[in-house]
Amino acid sequence: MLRYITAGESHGPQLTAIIEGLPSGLKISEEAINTDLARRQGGYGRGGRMLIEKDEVQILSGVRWGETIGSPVTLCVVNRDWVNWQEKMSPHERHRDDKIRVTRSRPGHADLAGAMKYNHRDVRNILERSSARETAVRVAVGSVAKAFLAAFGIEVNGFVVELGGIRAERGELSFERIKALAADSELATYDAGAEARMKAFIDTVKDAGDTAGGVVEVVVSGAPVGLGSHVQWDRKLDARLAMAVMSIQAIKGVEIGLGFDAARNPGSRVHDEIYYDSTRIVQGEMSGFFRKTNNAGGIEGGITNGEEIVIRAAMKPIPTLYQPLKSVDMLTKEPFEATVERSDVCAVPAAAVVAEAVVAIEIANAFLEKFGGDSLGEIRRSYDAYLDYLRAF
Ligand code: EPS
Repeated sequence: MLRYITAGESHGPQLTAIIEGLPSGLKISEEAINTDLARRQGGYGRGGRMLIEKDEVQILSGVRWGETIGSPVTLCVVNRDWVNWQEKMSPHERHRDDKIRVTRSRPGHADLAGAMKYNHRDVRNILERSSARETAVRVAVGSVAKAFLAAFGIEVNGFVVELGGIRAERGELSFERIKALAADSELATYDAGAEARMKAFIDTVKDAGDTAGGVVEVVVSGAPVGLGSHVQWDRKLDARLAMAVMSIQAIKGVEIGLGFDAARNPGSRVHDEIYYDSTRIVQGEMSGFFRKTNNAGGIEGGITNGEEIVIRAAMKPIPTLYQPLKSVDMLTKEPFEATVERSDVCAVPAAAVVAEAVVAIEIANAFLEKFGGDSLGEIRRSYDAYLDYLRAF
């Protein structure tokens, strides 16, 4: 089983992740991970912090001469902003300074609920960890998961499909084409017309001191039939994906395939009819069974059905606004209007990269559960035998 935890505060020295359960023999490099870190930092609508940070990963354990050796892999991303926060975020008692306490909770953040839960009178003790800065190291973990999946022909791609109510239309574009277009887009989207309107929307909300949310979509291609299971609630792959995606900061909704629209249509228009064509196998497909539609988003009964896995997430507008929002001081109980000096206006393109990462981690986990072994070679033998079995089914 693949598992990981992260540690680190937004303005602390670094973010760290430990990944356990990776097989030996997987090629991973800091350069490849850094490409994803750079993607997460980009995007139209980011704020001043991204001018300070230039995220780069350090691999601190579990990899020797470019390959995993089977032991836990430690990844670290240093916070460049730390130099400005060394005393304010110091672990040492001697640096305590009650004058810099933050007692004004911002609406929409974890601030007040977290402070009440953990008995803090300084909201900084909450906001430093609840910050989406943590996603930098999760993207690094996801990059490793993607490298693992790529070794078995599985690809995971995230896109922005809606922003401020403006939808990207895919039209007749092939999957390769939408990938290429999104890679060149400042909003990680593939519809140039929609992108221009989305940017104009971001400009408008920025001028108004406001923020923008949106919808991201992750597509997994090349996954075989049979990942996840119907037999137990916590083995259903859609449930696990939903948890992983919902765990991303600022995500308020997750749907798979048709999602909420499935509830608005009759069954005859929702369920994907099943076909069989033996020539597909000769053409290199994993199975002769297929569907002409994919309203299920590639998962039926918690099990992958061989179609693309499609999962979407709704990101709320960033709650840190230049426009004041009403709140109450934690200590004095006086009302005040929450404002900010530095904020992103929109981080939806970053969320597409983060969603891609967390989905890749869950798919890699499900893949290892089914075909698990201690080395990449052992997993490959098991997978190849399964593919032979599937083609004969
Ligand atoms: C964040 C607030 C901002 C963002 C940050 C997430 O940071 P700061 O308070 O330092 O200006 O830039 O995102 C990142 C640092 C990042 O790497 O994505 C928050 O409150 O969640």
